[in-house]
Amino acid sequence: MNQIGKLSEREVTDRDLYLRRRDFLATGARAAMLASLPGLAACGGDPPAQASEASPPAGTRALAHVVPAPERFRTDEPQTPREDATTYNNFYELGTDKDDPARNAHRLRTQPWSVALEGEIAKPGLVPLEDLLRPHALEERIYRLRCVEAWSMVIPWVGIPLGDVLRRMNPTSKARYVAFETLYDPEQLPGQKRRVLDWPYREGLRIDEAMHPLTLLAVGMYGETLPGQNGAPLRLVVPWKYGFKSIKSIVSIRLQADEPVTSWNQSAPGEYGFYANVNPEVSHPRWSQARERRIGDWRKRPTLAFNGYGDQVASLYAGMDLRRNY
Ligand SMILES: Nc1nc2c(c(=O)[nH]1)N[C@H]1C(S)=C(S)[C@@H](COP(=O)(O)O)O[C@H]1N2
Ligand SMILES: [Mo]
Repeated sequence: MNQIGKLSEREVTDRDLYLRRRDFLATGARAAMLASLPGLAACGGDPPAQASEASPPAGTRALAHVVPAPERFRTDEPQTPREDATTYNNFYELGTDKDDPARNAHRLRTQPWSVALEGEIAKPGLVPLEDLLRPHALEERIYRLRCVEAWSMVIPWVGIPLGDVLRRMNPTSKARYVAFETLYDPEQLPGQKRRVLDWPYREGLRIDEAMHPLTLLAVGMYGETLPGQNGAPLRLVVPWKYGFKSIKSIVSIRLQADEPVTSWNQSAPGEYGFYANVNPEVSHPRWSQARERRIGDWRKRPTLAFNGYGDQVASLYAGMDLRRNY
């Protein structure tokens, strides 16, 4: 058992320390001079105004000992600025406008956090998040994220392959699907006071999709723990599927025999299928999926089949009619 994935205080750099060290490295003598001014030194680590644009969102902590992404798990396309990826969000439990989640995320308490491991596994039970992560090394993955609304980003995630976690759960021979649920707590997630969806948010994968090495359980992004608006402390990332499959703030993982009920499919079955593989040839009933706007770009670009991951995942769907199984 290795210690690399452990999210202990010892291995996670304190955010203030991280900010000061990064500011020092970034702006050298100027930052050092500013930090040495009596007023700044006493006020507890607020970074100089000039650096605030690049500061991580409140409450996140730097992650240490992250294994860099191998080539097949990274794109060299320009990464979406962290500022954009953490202020332009879909997390309806924290509001339906794109800037609502960042404003409301302070309500979400992510410590302590436990995950219910349920269904067709050797030993169902409630597991503290630290225990779930402890046996695993944290890995970086730089993936495209394609929202069904036809915008996209490139995000450097930190997490562990879902397949590694599932294997440790010892699924029984009946386990053919994996079902996930987001936290249900209208006090922390006030969007749940409105019946926009049938809460809690639910998602699911076929077991072979869940076991695929691209499928990530993310605990961080941009080298830091996840901000609340991005699904802290634990969210799914399935880069060849539309973004809504990447369920946030997960509290339960259930292995089961039947295809799980999923939130968007339940809410609008004619618009959102169970599979939700990115497919430029199958239009949403209300808009085309042929093109997308990369956040920060002005012009649209063509959308790629399976979001550009077809060489790794197309074989999962051999023989399936991808127009019917949208
Ligand atoms: N619980 C929950 N998970 C969710 C959503 C949501 O509203 N609630 N939105 C989904 C959608 S539509 C997208 S595009 C991604 C957005 O992830 P990001 O905000 O980290 O970019 O989260 C997905 N996961
Ligand atoms: Mo989305």
